[in-house]
Amino acid sequence: MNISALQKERAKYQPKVPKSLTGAVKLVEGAKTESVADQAEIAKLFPNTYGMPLISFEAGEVKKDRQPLNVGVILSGGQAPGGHNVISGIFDGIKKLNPESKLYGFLGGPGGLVDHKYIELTADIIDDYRNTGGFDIIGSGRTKLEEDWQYDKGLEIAKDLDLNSLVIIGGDDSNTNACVLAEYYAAKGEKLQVIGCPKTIDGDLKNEMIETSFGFDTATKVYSELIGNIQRDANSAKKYWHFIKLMGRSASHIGLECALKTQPNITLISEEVEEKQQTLDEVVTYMAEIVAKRAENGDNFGVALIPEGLIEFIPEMKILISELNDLLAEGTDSEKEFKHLKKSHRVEWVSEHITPDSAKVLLSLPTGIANQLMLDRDPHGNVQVSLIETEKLLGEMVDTKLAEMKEAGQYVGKFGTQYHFFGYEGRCAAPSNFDADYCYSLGYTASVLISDGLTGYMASVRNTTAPADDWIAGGVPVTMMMNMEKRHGHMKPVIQKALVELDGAPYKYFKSKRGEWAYNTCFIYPGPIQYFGPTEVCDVTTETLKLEQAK
Ligand code: FBP
Repeated sequence: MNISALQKERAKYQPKVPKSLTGAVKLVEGAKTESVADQAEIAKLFPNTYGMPLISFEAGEVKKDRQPLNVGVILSGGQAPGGHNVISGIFDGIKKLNPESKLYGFLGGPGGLVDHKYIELTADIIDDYRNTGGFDIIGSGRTKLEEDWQYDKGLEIAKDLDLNSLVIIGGDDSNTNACVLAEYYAAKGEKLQVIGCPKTIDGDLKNEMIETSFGFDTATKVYSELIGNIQRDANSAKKYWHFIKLMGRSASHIGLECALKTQPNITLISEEVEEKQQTLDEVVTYMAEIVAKRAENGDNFGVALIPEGLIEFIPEMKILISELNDLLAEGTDSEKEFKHLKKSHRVEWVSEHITPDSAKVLLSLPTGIANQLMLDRDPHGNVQVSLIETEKLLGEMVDTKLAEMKEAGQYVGKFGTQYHFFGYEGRCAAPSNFDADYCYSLGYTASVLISDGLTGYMASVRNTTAPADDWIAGGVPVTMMMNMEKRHGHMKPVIQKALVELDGAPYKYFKSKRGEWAYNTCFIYPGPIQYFGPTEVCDVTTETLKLEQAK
């Protein structure tokens, strides 16, 4: 393989792991668990995997003659830096147990399990991918595992390969599916175990036992480098406002973390917009007032961060999106009719089939945005927020608002805009030391859980602001993270998505500072991820975790 000089050096990096994983490991059962809400319903739906204890690891005795383990691994959903290290952690873990153990990778995501497409991951393959970004070792996909025939197809291949376990590396939806799968196989008395690993750059799979999802650290470092570079450009030329949309789906964790790292002039937090029930006009007015106030000091430049999910949190847009979801739900007559319409007739047709209030909102949007709102949903039924150009919508609306303010004598200045969307450029970056270490530890942890016959657990590594030596590895029953939510019109057990908490330390700190950052120029320029050098530059994790874990 032709590889870069950095990749060559990085291949030699030995991820740091918690002390408990360095020798033989003994599993210790902790307290029995309950789901975060709706205990009776979840217990009924998961009779075999509900209420299991927390698991922690301690140094144990080396057990001789361990049977080889056969494990299948799946990468599910969007890429996140560090996935390859989860896989190398599992590989090293099961090989250490018994060199005859085998690891299989299902190709192209959960679909690979159903379609029986896989490869054996040998030492040569694994070595080529250690400490690299991407999911290209086996590919990823968004096929949703939700039907019995899919579970049965999975079982078929698991039996052919004599698998002990499947490891599903995914976000909240994929780990919900992992839990359903674990329950299904347990109920049938099958030996096939299912273990989950918390992945997503969005940072929204976290709770008491899962401090962060992997990839969030690296992705936010990449975006913050780019934001810092743009801030320096803005402060040098002093002629543009940069509107930057940041990936992250519904939650604003990415935007908040990047704001804490770079101190831009404006950062919108979707969860706050929802709590205050702000209208689109109120959001635009808030932004325009900051632009105008900076202009009073002669600062006709600035940087605004916009979370990609914002649009879904603005009450009138939320109602509109939900009506569109119903109208355009897959397989419905209305969806079929809609698909046959000419593109130029769609907005008008839709506006006649939704409530008058929503029609008014739809028709008030620039046509491009209105069309983006009507695009296909993802397999989980979510609007594909990455495809909606919210940054342009806001930029154009702020421009219009400033023109009105100018007329009224409330604004004197120039407003030139540049638009950016940072998402894909961070999802496959070479993992930071934190993600390289964290992911390898998660994978190794998964191998230990498998070796003890557990199923329905997620690998957990905590105490992550301490040096890796002191990290606490173990397992958490997935049912512990579940509650009942309405999905596609039905109540379903799902892992609770973690949005930004408005009474949490990261948001509170941001709120206490944002006024100062808005009007003064307090930019921070974090620079690129450093892989070699002093630990305080190379190994530190996110501001979010630091603030959350501050004693
Ligand atoms: P996951 O939740 O699967 O980790 O995906 C994260 C994400 O990067 C979101 O931030 C983004 O909205 C979405 O994937 C984009 O999806 P796609 O890769 O299909 O364009």
